[in-house]
Amino acid sequence: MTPDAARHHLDIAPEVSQALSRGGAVVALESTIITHGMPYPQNAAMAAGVEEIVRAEGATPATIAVVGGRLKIGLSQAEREALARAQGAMKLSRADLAYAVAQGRTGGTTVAATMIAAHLAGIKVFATGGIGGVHRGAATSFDISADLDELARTPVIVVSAGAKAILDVAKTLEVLETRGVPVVGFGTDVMPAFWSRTSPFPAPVRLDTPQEIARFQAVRDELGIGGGMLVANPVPEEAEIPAHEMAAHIAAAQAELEARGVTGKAVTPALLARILELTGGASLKTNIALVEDNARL
Ligand code: PSU
Ligand code: MN
Repeated sequence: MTPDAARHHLDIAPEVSQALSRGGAVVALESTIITHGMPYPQNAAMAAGVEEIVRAEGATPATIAVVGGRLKIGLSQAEREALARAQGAMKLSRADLAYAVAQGRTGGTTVAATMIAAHLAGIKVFATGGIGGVHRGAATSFDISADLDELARTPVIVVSAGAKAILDVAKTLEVLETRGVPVVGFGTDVMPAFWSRTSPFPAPVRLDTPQEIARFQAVRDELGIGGGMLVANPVPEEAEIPAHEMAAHIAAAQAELEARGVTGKAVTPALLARILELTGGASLKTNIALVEDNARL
């Protein structure tokens, strides 16, 4: 599966490589959520917890990250814990994944970089929290996540809780449609918005079982359509923060960041950190619950 030229940059964990060679189910997990998305020690507990959930469902977890220039497909417990504590880890997307490998650096992989690595390793499914998308104010800032382009080009199914409500969800859906990325509401006709189960937007298509999702991607493959797919799985009801409650916090965090002049890669982590403070930690609990539920799916 892995192209020869790429092989010597990858460290595929034994458990993952065995599962892949026997044709078993492997679920990729991202690591920017560990290095930039949540504080320690909750990040470490979340990362361990989602791996357990994947195992409990009979699949093999492969947390992906760059450690000292090695592209890790599956981390040992010690590596995962070290990454959760790491200071100064990079946030790696398509643009700088190879930079970190070439320079021997350590970093968390975003949705885009995790998709690239998963595909290199032959992994077809990836669970995360939320994807990056079109930011509010993108008309002037041009801030559109590389995650969207990656979904268009790399054939990996990404299970998320929708587009984060900190984004412009309508524009994110428009870009995904333009780039030919299917967005599947899992058991819902309404696009979920990360912390909240609903948004004002319909889900472009709906499927109710994992089998149907797998079949949809297989048919896309057979037709030579290519690219990935975004599954939008609403956060479990008991963990939801209603959209109207989040709206005020998001607006406040956004205004503060703008005043501080935060731009580029720093925007998403800074927004998440500020929203965590403004919700008194509730947003983090919800974030963990939805990542766990996506891993289960
Ligand atoms: N969702 C979270 N926390 C995160 C992210 C998503 O709850 O940290 C990360 C993902 O790795 C996603 C990235 O790929 O944010 C998007 O960053 P940007 O908007 O800079 O493309
Ligand atoms: Mn961005």
